[in-house]
Amino acid sequence: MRAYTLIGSTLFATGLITLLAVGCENRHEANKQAATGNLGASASVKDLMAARDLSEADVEAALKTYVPTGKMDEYYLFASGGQSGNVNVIGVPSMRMLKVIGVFTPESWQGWGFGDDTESILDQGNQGGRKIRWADVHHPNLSETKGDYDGKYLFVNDKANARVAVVDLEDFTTKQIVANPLAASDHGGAFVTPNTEYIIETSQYPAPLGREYAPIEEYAAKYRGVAVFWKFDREKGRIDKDKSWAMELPPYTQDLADAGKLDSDGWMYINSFNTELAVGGTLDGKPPIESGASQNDMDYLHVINWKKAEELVAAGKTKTIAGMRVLMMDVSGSEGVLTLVGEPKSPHGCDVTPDGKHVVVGGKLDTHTTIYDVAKMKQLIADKKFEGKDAYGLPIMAFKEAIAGQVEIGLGPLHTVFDDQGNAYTSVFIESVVAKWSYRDYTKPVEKLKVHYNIGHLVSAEGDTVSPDGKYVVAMNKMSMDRFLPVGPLYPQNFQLVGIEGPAMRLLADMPMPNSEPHYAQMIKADKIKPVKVYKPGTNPVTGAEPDPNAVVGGKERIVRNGNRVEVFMTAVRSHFTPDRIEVEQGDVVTIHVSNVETAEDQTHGITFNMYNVHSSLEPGKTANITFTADVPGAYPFYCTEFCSALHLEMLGYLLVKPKQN
Ligand code: K7E
Ligand code: CUA
Repeated sequence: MRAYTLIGSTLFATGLITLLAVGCENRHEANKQAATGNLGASASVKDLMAARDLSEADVEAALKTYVPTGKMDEYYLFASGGQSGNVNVIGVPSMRMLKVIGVFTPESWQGWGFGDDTESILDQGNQGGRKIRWADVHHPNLSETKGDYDGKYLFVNDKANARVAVVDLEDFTTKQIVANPLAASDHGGAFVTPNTEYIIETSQYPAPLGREYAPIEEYAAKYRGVAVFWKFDREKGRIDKDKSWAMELPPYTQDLADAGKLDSDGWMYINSFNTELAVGGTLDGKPPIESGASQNDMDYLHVINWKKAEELVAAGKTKTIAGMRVLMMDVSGSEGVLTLVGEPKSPHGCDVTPDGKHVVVGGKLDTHTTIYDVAKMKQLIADKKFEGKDAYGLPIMAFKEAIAGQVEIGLGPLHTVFDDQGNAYTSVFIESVVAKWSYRDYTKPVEKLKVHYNIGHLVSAEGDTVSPDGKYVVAMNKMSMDRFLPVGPLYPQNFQLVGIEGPAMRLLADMPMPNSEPHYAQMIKADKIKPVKVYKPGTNPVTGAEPDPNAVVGGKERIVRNGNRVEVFMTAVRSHFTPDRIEVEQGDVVTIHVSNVETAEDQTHGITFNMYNVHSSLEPGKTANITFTADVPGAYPFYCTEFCSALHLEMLGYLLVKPKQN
C-alpha cells in the first residue's frame, strides 16, 4: 500500500502503521529500528492517539504538515507584519516562523535601526521632516517576471504613513523605503505589474494632494485620492523616484487594487468605498463616517489603463505636485485612462483571476462576489459606451454590461485567491469561512470550510501568478478565541493552513501569530528563492557596496583620530574584537567600522555599546558603520551579542570615555 493513497482516504490506525513502516524503509538503519521500536506495534499508535486525544483526521493533518528535523518546507510564506512594521517569513506546511525582516520599524536582533547604517534606510521613510518609526504593513508583493513570482524582491506598503519598501531576497533585508509625497495614507499597495515595471501604491483616506491643508467642508472639492506608479529599476534593485508618476483620483476612499495580467496586462483595478463622501462630525450630531459611507448600493471600481497613462505622462500631460508628475482627472477621464463602474456594496477585495480575464470583487455588505469581465470593459471603453459621468467628469460603465456574473457566497466576502483548477477561494469575514467556488462555472455549488475566526485575507500557493499551484491556502484569521493558551486580553491572530488538494478542503494546522495583525501574505515555491549564505568579505548590505570603503581586513585594524572625530576600524572573529580597547574624550563623535571577517556559514557576531542604544548584527562577511557621540563619561563594556563560540562571553572590549578637562 502506498503512502499517498492512505493520506487521501480515511486513515485507520492500522493504515497509519503501514504508512509509518513505509516511511521507515527510507531511513537510516538506526532510525528505522528506533521508529519500529517506538511505533511499530499498532497498539502503541492507538495508545498514543488515545492518550493525546487525537482523531484520525488529526493524525492525517499532522502527517501532512510535519517536517522532520533536517527536512525543509515546500513554500515560503511572506506575511505582512501589520502593526509590527515588519515582515514575517514562515515555512509551509510546517507553519514555523523562519524570520522577521526589519522593514519600517527597528528590529532589535538584527540591529535594524539601532545606530548603524540601517538608520539611513529608516530615515528614507521619514515624512514631513519627522522620524517615522511606526508602520502598519498590509500587502507584501513578490516581484514578478511574465506574471510569475521570480523570487528576487518583496515590496510592502505602510498604510499609516503612505510608504513603500523594497526587500531584497538575496539577503532578506530591506534596501529602500520611499515616502509617498502626495498621500496621507495608502492601502492599494504594494502591487506589482506582471514584469515589475511598476510597484503600485494607491491612497486610502483622501486628503489634499501633497499633504496640504483644506477644511473638511471642502472635502469634495479639495480632497483627493491618488495612485502612485513607482518605477522599479531592476538593474539597481531600487525604485527610481524620478521615473515614477501618479494619477489623481476622486475622493472615494480607494481600497484594494490589483494589476491586470495576460489579457488584462496594462490595466489595473482599484476598489473604493465611501463614494457618498461622508466626513463624519459625530460631535455636531452628524452620522459617523461608518454609516454615512454605507448609504449607496453601489460604489465604484476604478478601471485604469496604465500603459496609456504612461504614454500621457511621457507626453508631458501632467501637473507637478510635491515634486511628482501627476496625471489629473480631467485628462485621464477624457482619454479613457480612468473609467468607473459600479460595484456593490462597500467592496473590499479586488483580485484579478490567473488568466487575467476577470476581476473578482467582494462586497463587505453584500453576499456576493462580483466577477467583472475584462474583455467587456475594454470594449465599453473603446466604444465610449457609458451610462453617465460622475461629479468629477469620469465616465461610468453600466454595471450589467461590465460583469460576467455574480456568485452568492455568504455574509461579508472580502478577498479571493485562486488555485490551478479554476477554483476561487473567498474569505468570508462575518461567517468565518473559506468559500470555494468556480470562477469558470458559476453554477457549481459553493463549498465552505469553517475557520477560527473572522478571516481577513487568505493566500494560496503561488496564488497571484498566472499559474497558481493549488495545494495550500492559508486563512489569516483576525480572532482566535479558544484556540490557544490565554495570554491576556491581546490575543494572537490565527493563521490556519488549509489543504485544498483533495475534493474537500481540510483544515491542517493552526499557527498563532504573536507579533502583529498581518493583513496579506504571498506564498512562493521554496526553490525559487536563493539567498546568499555568507556575504562577500566587507559587504555593506545597506549601501550594497562590496566591499564597503571602510571595510577592515585582519591586520589592518586601527584607531584614527581627527579632532573630536574618532574612527575605529575593527574586525570581529571568533572570539575577539580588534581593537578591544577604545579610549576617547567626552564629546567625541565615534564611528565604529566593524567587519565580521568570518567566512563560515552562520558565524554571526553582534556588537553593542553599553548605554549608547546601538546594536548591530554582524553576519559573516558583513561590514557595519556605527556612529554615536560619546557624551557621557564612563567605562563602557562592548560585547558580542550572539553566542558564537565557546568563548563568546569573552568576546568583549572596553570603551573608555574620559571626562572632559576644563
Ligand atoms: Cu486587512 Cu488587504 Cu489591508 Cu483586507 S486588508 S483584511
Ligand atoms: Cu562573537 Cu559572540
